[in-house]
Amino acid sequence: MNEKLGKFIVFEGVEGCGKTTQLQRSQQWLTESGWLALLQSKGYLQEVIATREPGGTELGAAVRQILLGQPTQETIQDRAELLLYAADRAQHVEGFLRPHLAKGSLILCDRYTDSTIAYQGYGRGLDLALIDQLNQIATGGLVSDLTLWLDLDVKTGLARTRQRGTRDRIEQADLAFHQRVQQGFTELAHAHPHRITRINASGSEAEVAEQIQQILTQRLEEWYGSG
Ligand code: T5A
Repeated sequence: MNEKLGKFIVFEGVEGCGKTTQLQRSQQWLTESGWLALLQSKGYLQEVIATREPGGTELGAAVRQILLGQPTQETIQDRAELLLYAADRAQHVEGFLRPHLAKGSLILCDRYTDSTIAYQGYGRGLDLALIDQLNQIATGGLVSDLTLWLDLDVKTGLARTRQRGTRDRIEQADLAFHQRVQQGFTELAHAHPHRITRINASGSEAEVAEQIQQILTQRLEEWYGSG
């Protein structure tokens, strides 16, 4: 499907890597730097919007509550978890991402398909070919134009989330699980060097933001020209 006018940028990484912080900073920077106004004036873009998985739609918010809200007595089985993330994504792609891309939005999305490969594939050990198939079903082939992988040592990220207080069901998984997730992101970045750009996420918020702004500037120039 080639009806896409907008662009789709995804932020990925292990727990506490700073995605959410950097996504918000990027949205603000795109507006304050004048990029958005320039691209609007040329008719390339309508808006910059932020969304996330799981939870970018009303149905997704309910799925997020099941996956990451208060744990119940019953353990969520690995394949049930996989299917819940896929259901969230299918709803998000058809109900939110495609309509916004069709009208010319620049979408900043907190997590997407690579999270499923890293967490359910590498982390939980589910079959990677099965996950690829499921991602294909859920997305109908919609891939990101750019994925920013915020690469941070797992222990540092988990320490940041601990400082915040409550930890969800996945954040509570053992260290080995999160290290396998990190391995997943590392291998994905090697396999897709153009789509996935590595960001060194170990610096201050401002240092990480600076790297991301450089990459965004390069990509916007590549996509739309330098103005
Ligand atoms: N999941 C998701 C799957 O298993 N499969 C899937 O298919 C998908 C889509 C999603 C959970 O679901 C899993 C992965 C996740 O476990 P989430 O809300 O995205 O849940 O959870 P997290 O990724 O854990 O999000 P967090 O908000 O916890 O972490 P972020 O977004 O990486 O980090 P952020 O920006 O919130 O920052 C964390 C803390 O660190 C501080 C911040 O102030 C904050 O307190 N911080 C920094 N501190 C020092 N230096 C910096 N540079 C800092 N940047 C941020």
